[in-house]
Amino acid sequence: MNSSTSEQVFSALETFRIELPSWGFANTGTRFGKFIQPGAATTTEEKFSDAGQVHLLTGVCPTVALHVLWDCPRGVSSTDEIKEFAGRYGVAAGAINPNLFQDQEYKYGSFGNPDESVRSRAMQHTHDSIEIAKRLHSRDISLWFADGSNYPGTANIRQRKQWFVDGLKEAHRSLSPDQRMLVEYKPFEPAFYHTDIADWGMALLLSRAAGSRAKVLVDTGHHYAAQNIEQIVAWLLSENMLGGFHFNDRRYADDDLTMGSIDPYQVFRIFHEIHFFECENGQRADIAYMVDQSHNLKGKIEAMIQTVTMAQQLFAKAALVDAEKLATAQKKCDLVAAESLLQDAFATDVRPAIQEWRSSKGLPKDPMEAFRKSGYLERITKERAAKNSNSVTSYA
Ligand code: RM4
Ligand code: MN
Ligand code: MN
Repeated sequence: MNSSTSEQVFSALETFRIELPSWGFANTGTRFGKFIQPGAATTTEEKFSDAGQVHLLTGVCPTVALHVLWDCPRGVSSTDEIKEFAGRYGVAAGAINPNLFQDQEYKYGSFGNPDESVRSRAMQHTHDSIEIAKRLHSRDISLWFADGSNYPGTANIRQRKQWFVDGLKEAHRSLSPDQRMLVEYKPFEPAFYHTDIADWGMALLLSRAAGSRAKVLVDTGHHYAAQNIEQIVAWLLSENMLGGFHFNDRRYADDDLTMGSIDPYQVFRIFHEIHFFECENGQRADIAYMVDQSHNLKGKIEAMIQTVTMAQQLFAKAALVDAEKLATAQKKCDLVAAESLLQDAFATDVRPAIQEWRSSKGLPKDPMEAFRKSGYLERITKERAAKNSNSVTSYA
C-alpha cells in the first residue's frame, strides 16, 4: 500500500463515527422466540456499559441510540440517570427513538390511527421524546412508525397521509433550533398490506411537509429486494434531505444481520455516493451513521465490534475512489475505466492502514482480540446470568 493510500484511509477514518443501538445489547429474538444470552444487558445501565466497551476498543462509537420505552422507563425523569450512565461509561446518548408501536393502544396505528385519542397519545409521547432529547443534548429524534394495514380496503390511505402530515408538523414545531427529526420508511412489517411511510419518496414528501429540520432516515434493511439503495442515497443527497442511516444487512427482508455480512459491495456503493458527493461539493454531508441490528445468535458485543470494523473498512475503501478520475471517465463514457475505479478501491486491502490508524490513536490494533482477552464478557456473564435466566423466551 503506498503512502498516499494510507493517508486517504487515515483522513477518512478521522471523520467517521458510528452510533450503536442500545437495543442491540439486550436479549432480542425473532417472532418465533428468543435464545437467551446470559451476558446480555438487562438494564439501561448495562446497555451503556456494553456500548462503552465497544467505544473503548474501537474509539469511533461515542454515542448510543436510545429507544424511549425500553431505556427511559420513567420518561423525562429518566434523563438524570441516563446522564450519569453516560458519564460513567464514556458514551453519550445519541438519537432518541420514540416507541409508537408497542402499547396495546397502537393496534391500529399511532399517527395514522382513526381514533383521535390514540393519535394525541402518540403525539404526547413524541413531545415527551423530544423533551428527553433536549435534556440529553441529543440532536436527532428518530421516528419509525409501524402504522399500516393488513388487508385491502381496511384503511383510508389518503386520510392517514394527512394525519401524518399534521402529526409530523406538530412534532417539528417543538424541536429546538439545533435539533433534527429523522423520518424512517419501511415497506412491510408489522403491517403487510400497506405501511403509511413505505418508501423514501413518501418519507421525503412528509419530511418536506413537516419542516426544514426534518430529513429522511435510510434503514438499509427497509427496501424491496434488488432495490438500488445507493441511487436513493444520491438523490437524497442532491436534495439535501439525507439525515442518516440505520445500517444492517439482509438477505430476504428486514433481517437485521451484521452490516456487510451478505453484501459488502452494497455498503461500499452507498459510501461511494457519499464520498463522491462530498468531493464534488467540497464539504461534508451532515449524516448520522447509525447501526440498527439485533443479533440473536452472535454474541452481542462481539457482533457490534465486527460491525464497526466492517463499517470502517468499507468507508475507507470508498474513500479511495479518485473522484476526479471518475468524473473524467464518466464524461468520456469510458465505462470500463469508471467501473474499475470502484472495483479497484473495493479490492484494496485497507486493514493494515486501519490497524496503523488505531495504533496512532492508542487503540488496540485488533479490537475483537482485545475484547476476547479483556475478561469483560466473563464478568458480565457471571453478573447477569441469573437475571437473564428469568427472561420470557416463548412465541406463544
Ligand atoms: C424497526 C425499525 C426501527 C427500529 C425498530 C426496533 O424495524 O428499523 O428503526 O427502531 O425496528
Ligand atoms: Mn431502523
Ligand atoms: Mn428495521
